[in-house]
Formats: sequence, C-alpha cells, structure tokens
Amino acid sequence: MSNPTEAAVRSSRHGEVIVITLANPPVNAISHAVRSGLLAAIEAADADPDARAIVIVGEGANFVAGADIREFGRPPQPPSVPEVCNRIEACAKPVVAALRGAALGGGLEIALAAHYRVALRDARLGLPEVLLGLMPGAGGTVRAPRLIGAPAALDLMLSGRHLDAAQALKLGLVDQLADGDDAQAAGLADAAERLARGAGPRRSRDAQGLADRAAAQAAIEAARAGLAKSARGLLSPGKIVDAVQNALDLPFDEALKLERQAFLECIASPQRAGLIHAFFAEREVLKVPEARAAAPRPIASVGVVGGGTMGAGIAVSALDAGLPVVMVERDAEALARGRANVEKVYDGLIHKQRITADDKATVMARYSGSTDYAALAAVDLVIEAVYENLDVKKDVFQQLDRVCKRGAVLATNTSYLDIDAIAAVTARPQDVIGLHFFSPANIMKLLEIVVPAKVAPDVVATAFALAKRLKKVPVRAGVCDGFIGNRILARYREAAEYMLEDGASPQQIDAAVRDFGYPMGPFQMIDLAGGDIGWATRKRKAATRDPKARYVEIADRLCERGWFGQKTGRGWYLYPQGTRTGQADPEVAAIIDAERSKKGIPPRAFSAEDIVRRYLAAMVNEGAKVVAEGIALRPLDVDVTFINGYGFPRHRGGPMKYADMVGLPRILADIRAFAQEDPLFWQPAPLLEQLVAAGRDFASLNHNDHAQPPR
Ligand code: 3H9
Repeated sequence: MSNPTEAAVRSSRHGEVIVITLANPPVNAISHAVRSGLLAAIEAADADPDARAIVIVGEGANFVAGADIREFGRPPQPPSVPEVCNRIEACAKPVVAALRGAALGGGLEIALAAHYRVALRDARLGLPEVLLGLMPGAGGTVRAPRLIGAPAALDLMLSGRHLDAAQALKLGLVDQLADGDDAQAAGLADAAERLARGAGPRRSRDAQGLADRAAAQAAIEAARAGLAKSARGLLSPGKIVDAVQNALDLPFDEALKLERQAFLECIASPQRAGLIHAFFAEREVLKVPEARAAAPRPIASVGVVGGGTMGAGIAVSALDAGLPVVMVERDAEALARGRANVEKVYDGLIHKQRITADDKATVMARYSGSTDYAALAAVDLVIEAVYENLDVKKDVFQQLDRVCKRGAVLATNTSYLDIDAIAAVTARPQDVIGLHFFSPANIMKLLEIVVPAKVAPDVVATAFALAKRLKKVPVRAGVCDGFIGNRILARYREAAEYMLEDGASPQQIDAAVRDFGYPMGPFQMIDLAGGDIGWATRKRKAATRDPKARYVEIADRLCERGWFGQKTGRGWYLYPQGTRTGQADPEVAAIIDAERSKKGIPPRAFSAEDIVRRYLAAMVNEGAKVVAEGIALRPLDVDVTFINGYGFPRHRGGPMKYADMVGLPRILADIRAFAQEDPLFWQPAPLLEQLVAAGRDFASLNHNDHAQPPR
C-alpha cells in the first residue's frame, strides 16, 4: 500500500464489531503513522452506525511495545499518543483491547484507555518507560493507579518490570485471559460476550483504585523515600511519583496535562538520550559480521576447566541456562573446592529463599566433575578458566586439543593474554575463541567475545548464540592486551593514580566518580577485587614498561605491606572487623605524602569536575584508539562494554556517547591541555582528532555498513 497510514492501521468489519489492527513490525511501535491511523480508525468506527463495538489488536506476535523510540528527539508530529488514548476512552461504544506478546509503555496505555482488556497467556504487560529515562506519557500515571491502586502502579512504573498475563489479571490490569494465539478471535469473543450482556463503555478514568486516599498517600511517600537510595541522580523516577501524587490530588484531566508536561521534560533530558542509546546499542552489538555470515554450532553441553571463583561462576551461569556442565580440575582436592564454589552460589540463593533445596538438587544433577580431561571428550564447548598465565593456558589447550571431539568450541576466559598464541598450540585454531566473563560470572551481564585471527565465523556465531542463552550482553572484541574493557580500564586507572600523586586523595577521587553515577570509585573497586591482582600485572609488565612513562608507586607501597583491600582488612581504605564500607586511612595518606615528597611533587587541589574530566578524557581517548584499531567494531561496542562490565552509569550512555554529548572538541581540548604536563600519556587519539576536524561525532561511526573513520 502506498499510504503508510493505511499500511500501519487496518480496520475490518466482523458483523457488528470493527477490528482495528495496528501493524508496524516487528513490535508495532506507535509511530506517527500508527498514531494518526489509529485516531482516524477509532473516529470512523465510533461514527459507524452499523458498528456496536470495537476491538484493537496488534499484528503478529505482539500487541504494541510502546511509543516508537526512534522518533524521540525529533520534532513531535500530532496527533500525540495521549490524544489518541483520550479519543479511545471517549468512544461511545465499548472498546476491547486484545493483548498478546508485548503490551508495553504506550502500548499498555492504549489498552488502559480502552474499556476492556483481554490477554492471551503469552502477554507481557508493563510500563518500562523509566528504563529509558522516561515516564508513562499517555495517561499511564493517571489511569494505572485508578485501575490497580497506587502501590501496584508505582511498583510497575518505578521498576519497569513486565507482568505476565496471570499477574496482570490478579492486579486487575486485565479483565480476562484467553487461550490460544489468536488475539483477534479472543477480542471478538470478548466483545460479543459484552454486547450480549448489554455492556457499554467502562472508562478507566472512573475506576476507583484511588478511593482509599490514605493508602495511596502512604504508597507515594514510601516510593519517594525509596528513590533516595534506588534512583540516585535520575530524573524520571521522581517525576513518576509526582505524577501519581497529581493523579491522587487533581481532577483527571488536569493530572493528564501535568503528566504530559513532565513527560516532555524527560524527553528533553540527556538521561533519556543516554538510556535510549544504551537500549539500541545493546541490540546493535549483536549485529557482527560473523553472526550474519554463519549459523551457530549446536551447544548441548559445556565443559569448564578450573573451579576457582571464575570457573565456578561460569559453571553456574551455564547450569542456570539449563546446560549440563562437566568441570575438570587438576586433583581431587581442587575439584572438591570447585564443586563447593558452585554449591555456595545455590546455598546463598536458598538462604535468601529464592530457590528451594529441591531446585538446587535439580540443577546440581546436571553437574559433574572429573580430574581427567577425558571427561571433556563429548562436550560441545569448553571454557578454560585457570590461572592467568600463558604457559599454563597453553598447556590446558594442548590437553583440550588431544581429548575434545572434532568441532568442539574451545574457549579461554583470559582477560588479557594473547589468544592467537593460545590457539597456535592446537591443531585447530579455527575452533579457539575468547569468552571473557566478568566476576561474579553468574551475575555480571557483560561477555567479551574475543575473536582471534584464525577463528571460524561459525564459532563466533556460536559464542553469540551461547551469550543469548546465558542471558549475557555480548560484545565482539579483537585481540590485544586487555581487549576492549581492561585495556581502557588500565588507562583511566593510570589517570586516577596520577591525580592521586598530584594531590587528590583516594576519597576525593572515589567521591567524584560516584557523583558522576558510578556505584563505586576506582580505589574502592580495587579494594573490592583485591589489590594483589593489579600488583601481579604491574610486576609482569615492569620489564617492558616504557622507561619514559610516568609510574606511580603508591599502590606498590600498599601491596608490599600486604594491604590488598577488603579481604585483608585494609587497602586504600580501612575495613575494621570485616566491614565492607571503607574508612579513610591516615597511614595511607602518609604513604601518599611520602611518595609525593620523594618525587618532589607539591600537592595541588583537584575539584570533582577536574577529576571527572581527566578520568573520562583518558577513557574516551583510549576508547577512540580501540575503535580505530578495530578492537571494538564501533564506538557503541565500547559503550555497551562499560555499561555492562565496568559500572559506567547507564543514563550517560557509555563513554563514547557521553563524549558525543559533551562535544568531542571539548574532550580533545582537555586532552591537549593535560598533554602540556605529560605529553606521553596524553597523546590524543588520531581518530578523535580526525572526527573533530571533520565536525563529526562517534555516533557517525556506529552504523555498521558505513563505519569508516574520516580521512
Ligand atoms: C513509551 O511508550 C512512551 C509512552 O509512555 C508515552 C508516549 C507519549 N520503538 O528487543 P528486540 C525494536 S516509551 C522502536 O530485539 P525482543 C528493537 O530495536 C517505550 N523500536 O526483541 C529491535 O529492532 P532491530 C516503552 C523498537 O523480542 C526490534 O524492535 N516501551 C521498540 O528481545 C526487536 O526488539 C519499551 O520500553 C520501540 N518501542 O524484545 C519497550 N521496541 O531488530 C522496549 C523494540 O532493528 N522494547 N524495538 O534491532 C522492549 O523491551 C523489547 O524490544 C521487547 C521485545 C520486549 C518489546
């Protein structure tokens, strides 16, 4: 059809009922064509003398997943979704929304504006706008509390979680469930039944969920108090609570008007831009050339070599995905420890009453252990997670090459070693890949999929398929020291150490980084992970370090004293009696002072802004180098890595998106200014210079097909 409005919305007559079908694949997002088409269709059906009821359905497997997020940031085109919803609610004939699959955000708001809701059992309902830096903006904050009460509505809108059909029925968000997969049939049956009973319109604006004012007020206050902890620095959660307060205090139409204003403020906020970038980036990262070119190999069983924290976490991750796991360790004692590490995770869940002992037994029935590599002969994929040493890993891969069946994927969990060298010790480098999990591996979302030179495309595709199964966020990375994440991390940690030696305290740096939105600062993070890890790396690299490069010894002084962080009771901070919140340590301050004096560095003051600018500039500059070298496919891969593996605040979109929002000229100017003090460390990335010269940003490199750096 030539007219996009007609294509996006179709009306068909079924006796006395008009069915309006919203069709905007894949998820029927409410684009301009859908909005205007729906408005016209509702008006026509309402005016149709032969029609007695209206059913709204989505085409395909979903009702409607919400407003079309791709349109945000562009000039709004009427009609707005709230106008359309109000028109639906005002209809003089009963309107039934028949839901299947996603009924989210503006999609659910359309359903709430309808007079009756029937849901198929696969329906998922929610108001997830908050996850995009938004709030429901088409009546959700006013209609949902009236329908299901303020406590449930606040929970839905502040968590962004999806309800299944049964939960939605229980809350009163839908009226009926229907079997099967035909939403139109379910809607027609519901409409027929209602007409037979003489039902007319039943408007959500008249629902009585806020009748108990005291209960609603208490829920609003509890939600507001909760925000101080859960929504640090975020705009939209507070606006949601305000909107529910308005829904309680003001007439329906006034509350709607204020909702719209607040929604537009959220739309205009950089947090919305950051969060929506993150949403799309997490989908774009899946689009890698190998995954398009090849079909994944089937994976029905997994082997894990090494039962330490990492190996056990990986095993749990695979077990949780329903896969059988064989763990191999070097001796019976290590194997027993490995099994205990796995069981510890499930025991913790039992303790928190998240699973039962029976659940644990069911999972552990899929687990087996052995001290003999031969136990891995039949598995489809092995992940090696032994001690981080190239010779040790090469030895493991020789064993795997000997025992594993042809076509098995052989993966290493190394976090910085040369995977090409590991692959080279096998006779099957085409099957060797890096799967870099982050600790705790059963919790952290990020999975760096590290692609060595000789790996076959279907092995890369298999790794992406496995990531999906493990519910991980995969990012494709090239081979280099540290891949995407740890390579960039090393640079901004250095920048933090330079600031430390130049005058900032660990507490100041950590506080500035937390205020930016990180859950913790770099020194707190080292104390959590253990300072000995970085110390070992520094010692390993000492011989090859550029003698001209600045080197800060403060961390070594701490490690020499055995101060590795939380596990030793002190590190950058003190942790008396096993506490987990660190206290400032005067002895650390004295060590820092002594190191400054030794080098003749007079301490200078850093503001929180100075700290963040240097920290971010180091991150972005190295990020640009990682992109230019093809270690990351696109800037967005760097963003997804840092949001999901390194605590970068999601609402800022990742370091590269943040740089775009700040403006690349400013980032480059900062780097050039810092280079006055240390030209070796602060060498601007050529890609950054080229982009600034061309007036372009990182986003211009994000689209796969034309991701060419400027010349
Ligand atoms: C809103 O509604 C505001 C209103 O309150 C007020 C208005 C005034 N728009 O995730 P998938 C694309 S805010 C545009 O891979 P799944 C997605 O990018 C919105 N595109 O599939 C992908 O494209 P591609 C509130 C969208 O099965 C494709 O669809 N709603 C939208 O794993 C498939 O998606 C939400 O926050 C959209 N709204 O999951 C819901 N949604 O193939 C956001 C998806 O080119 N969406 N796409 O990469 C989701 O949570 C999931 O996409 C969903 C499907 C659960 C629906």
